[in-house]
Amino acid sequence: MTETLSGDSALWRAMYRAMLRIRRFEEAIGDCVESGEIIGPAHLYIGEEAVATGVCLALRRDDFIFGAHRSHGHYLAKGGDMAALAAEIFGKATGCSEGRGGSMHIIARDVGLLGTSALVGGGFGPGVGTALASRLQGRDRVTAIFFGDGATEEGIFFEALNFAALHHLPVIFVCENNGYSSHLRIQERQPIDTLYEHAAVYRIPSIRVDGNDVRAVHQTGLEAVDRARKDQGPTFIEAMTYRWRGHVGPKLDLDVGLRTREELDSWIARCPIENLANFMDEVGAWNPGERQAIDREVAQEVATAIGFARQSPRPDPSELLWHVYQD
Ligand SMILES: Cc1ncc(C[n+]2csc(CCOP(=O)(O)OP(=O)(O)O)c2C)c(N)n1
Ligand SMILES: [Mg+2]
Repeated sequence: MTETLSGDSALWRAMYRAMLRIRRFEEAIGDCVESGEIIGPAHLYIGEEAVATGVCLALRRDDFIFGAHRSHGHYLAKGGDMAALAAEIFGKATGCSEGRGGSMHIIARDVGLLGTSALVGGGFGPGVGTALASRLQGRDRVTAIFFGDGATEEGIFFEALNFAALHHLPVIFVCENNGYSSHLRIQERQPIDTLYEHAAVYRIPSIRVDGNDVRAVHQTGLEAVDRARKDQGPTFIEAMTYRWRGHVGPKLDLDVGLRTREELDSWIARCPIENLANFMDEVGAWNPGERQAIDREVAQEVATAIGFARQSPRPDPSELLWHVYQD
């Protein structure tokens, strides 16, 4: 029992740290957008941290993931370098995409993040493609594709489900249902709002999970990875969650006639980080002062990353056409 608890404690601490890294990083990025230091768009993941964290901690380093326009969290949860992400969002040459991609086009090949896309649904094709590649190469690498509820309205979503099911590909579809696609609620866009049901017609096992409960997401992720690793085919996870900030940028968007303070507050009360921390308090999973120490370390890491981004040079204009065509 003690052994299990200490084993789990290490996992919970890792989850806490991973979610806090995303939260504090994005708060800092939001401040830099507010002050005008960052000029490109930044779609913030604050409030949804448990989804990327729960799934990515179930994956191996060499497994693949794909994200979309709101993917700082996936990059960090998979183990991507924070300073290189900050520099990318600042448009600096030291960024993970050499300053050419910005917030929406990030990559961390060393940890299996093969790309994020500003195209809604952009991860489906390459995601299913890497799963097919793993199969053809006889490797046991799994691919997880993260996408929003809005992406289930793209044609390629159904093509990807069909192809993955037909070939029993080692892929996990992770739908982050935050109830909104840009400024439209799901009820205004789809006849059903139980998105996991889309998978049923393809006979893909699917499950809806509380996306603010990192332990529940993680457990679901482990089961999906296990299936994929054993060559038992794809899984569809619908994680119910909510973004605290507006669609893009740091503002709350409470003044655009879309959502209410009450709705936002009801989700803030279910903060994924506080949820986990409260649980850890209850079961006595921290050593004395441990939470504060993690908080300090994360704050320091974020400050260092932002400092690195600020000090880094912009790409040289003479290199503008690099990477456009293959040499
Ligand atoms: C193919 C395509 N259509 C429309 C857009 C404009 N757009 C950008 S983000 C977005 C909303 C996507 O919503 P969702 O997939 O639920 O992700 P969320 O923003 O909620 O995380 C839209 C419609 C786009 N980028 N690409
Ligand atoms: Mg959405």
